[in-house]
Amino acid sequence: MSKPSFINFWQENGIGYIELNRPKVLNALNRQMVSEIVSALAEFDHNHDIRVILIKGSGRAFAAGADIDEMAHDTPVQLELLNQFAEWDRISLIKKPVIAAVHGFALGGGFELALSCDFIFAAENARFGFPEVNLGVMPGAGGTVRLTKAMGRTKALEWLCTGEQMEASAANHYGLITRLVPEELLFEEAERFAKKLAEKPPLSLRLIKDTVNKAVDANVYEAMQYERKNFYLLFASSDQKEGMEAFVEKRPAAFRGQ
Ligand code: CO8
Repeated sequence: MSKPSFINFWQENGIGYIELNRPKVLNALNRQMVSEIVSALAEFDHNHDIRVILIKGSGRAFAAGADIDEMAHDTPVQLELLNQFAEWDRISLIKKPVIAAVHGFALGGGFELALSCDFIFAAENARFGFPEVNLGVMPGAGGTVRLTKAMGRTKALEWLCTGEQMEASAANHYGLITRLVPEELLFEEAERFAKKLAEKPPLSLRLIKDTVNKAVDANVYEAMQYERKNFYLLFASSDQKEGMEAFVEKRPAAFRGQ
């Protein structure tokens, strides 16, 4: 018998959609679900017809964290042997732009999933946080790292140590999200943004993402050398020729991702 699927995924107009689909438990991320999300991301990343990926929740949440029932009795040795984060790490290797459309709770692993995306569109009712401290643990899928890099040590420590939920307006204030939108417009606005990106030359988006990620960790000199190489590389693409010719000829460019 085939296992139940915990996500829906489909493609439309150059956008690959992933919908988290365990609404009864606020889309708590069990291991199979993480595996399905990562597989869908990888499939979309290799599909030439898809230019942008959009992840959303269902029911009243984006995702309220890892599935607590599933991990409650884990031992360190089981966790080491399971090596579940090897799968999780593949999210950072996705080359195409990934947008998270977040409504309701984005807690623990759910917040980590959103922070692993490139753009976060958040509804006004979105609530972000790392409540792991209240369970006697701490984030394990990049939460301490990504939050610290995004908002700085002092504020990250406060949110991580209190486990409190951050309102969407606060997340916006700290620069954690791309756009704060009314709840009823969340999907529409995230999709509008996805469509805008889908019209851009895919190789430029790919190398911009790659270069910005490099800039987060490397020193200025190293990051600028890296930027330069990627800038040169784009001159090998037919989209560079098309983009510049179209400008000169005063017509819209038709980018093909080559
Ligand atoms: N795991 C399992 N079940 C959950 C989870 C979860 N994380 N969150 C909610 N649920 C279930 C509830 O048990 C409940 O089930 P049932 O109806 O069978 O009782 C159902 O979802 C609805 O939840 P509530 O009735 O509690 O709804 P409320 O609106 O009262 O409260 C909250 C919503 C505040 C979100 C509350 O459900 C809550 O506190 N949930 C847990 C949040 C949390 O602690 N998250 C962190 C989990 S640990 C973690 O994420 C570690 C990450 C490590 C890496 C993971 C990579 C994937």
